[in-house]
Amino acid sequence: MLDQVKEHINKVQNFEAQSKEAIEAFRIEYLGSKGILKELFTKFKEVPNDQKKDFGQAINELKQKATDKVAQLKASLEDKQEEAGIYGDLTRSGYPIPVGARHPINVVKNQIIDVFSRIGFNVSEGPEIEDDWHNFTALNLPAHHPARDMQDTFFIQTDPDVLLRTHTSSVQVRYMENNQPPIRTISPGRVFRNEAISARAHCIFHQVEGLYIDKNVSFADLKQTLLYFTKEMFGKSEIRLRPSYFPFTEPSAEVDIYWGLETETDYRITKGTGWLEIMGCGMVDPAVLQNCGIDPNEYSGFAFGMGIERIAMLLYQIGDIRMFFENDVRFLKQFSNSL
Ligand code: 2NL
Repeated sequence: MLDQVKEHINKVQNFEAQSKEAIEAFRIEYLGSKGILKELFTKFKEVPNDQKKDFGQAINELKQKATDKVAQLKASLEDKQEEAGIYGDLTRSGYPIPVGARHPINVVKNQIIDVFSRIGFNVSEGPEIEDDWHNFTALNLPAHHPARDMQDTFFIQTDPDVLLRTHTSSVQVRYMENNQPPIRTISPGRVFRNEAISARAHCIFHQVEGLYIDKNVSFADLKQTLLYFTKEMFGKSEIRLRPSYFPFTEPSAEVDIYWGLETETDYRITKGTGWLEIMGCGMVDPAVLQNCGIDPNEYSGFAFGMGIERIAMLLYQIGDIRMFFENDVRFLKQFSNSL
């Protein structure tokens, strides 16, 4: 009799089943109310006393093993069905992919592009590694100009000079070389200057430059275009142009917007004047047009340039330019609602 039980234990241990029905049949066979175990427990009474201990242990073991087997087979069948469910249904929706945020520099760059594209400007781009001609010479920056100094410009090679562009005017020089007026283009991009890094200055920053060339373009056109831009971008409707100097424009001016003096921050950023400098501009120097293959007797134009970081710092009240380059997610996450 004991041998019979041991045989059952062996059978139970080796039992395998792939279907719910087979598992249920096995359960009924061993653990059912008319099953093998019920029968064995009944027989227990007839077992001679000296064998009761061994027999009792054996049928208890059999009961435990059968119960475990049923549970184990059921669980593994469920796992398999779940897997089939996951891989079998190709119409299921995907796992959510966390969406990142646009970098604030790109948010502001896109806004600027948007404003100018509404009045017919296209977007032009060019290389970050430039030659002397496109970055300096064509733009009327003479050989002794301080911008050409090692202290201001990153040279990759000298004689002939290869350098990291210090402004995106180089893109516009290339654009003029390859296109005749009318030209309306803006050139956003990364520029490089060998500056000591601080809260206000960085050796890498971003610019948007604009160029408009056609017949009879006047300083009044420049002023009205910039007024349109400041209204759209900042919602401010008062600007002033202060005389300034750039080698590539004549006359040249700095553009201030009236920011106001409503808050303490306004006082701080405008140094108590209410006025804020946001860009530089001017009428393209005839010599620059000539250098780029455009007849200055037939055409005139204006150009302007602004730093994207500076604009973003004003719009988002960012106090330190280095934040843009650290890529700290706590900083970047704050722009996840921006366009
Ligand atoms: C500034 C001032 C400026 C220009 C950029 C330009 C480009 C060509 C010809 C003439 Cl191809 N001018 N660009 C003109 C005036 C000012 O930028 O403060 N930028 C951050």
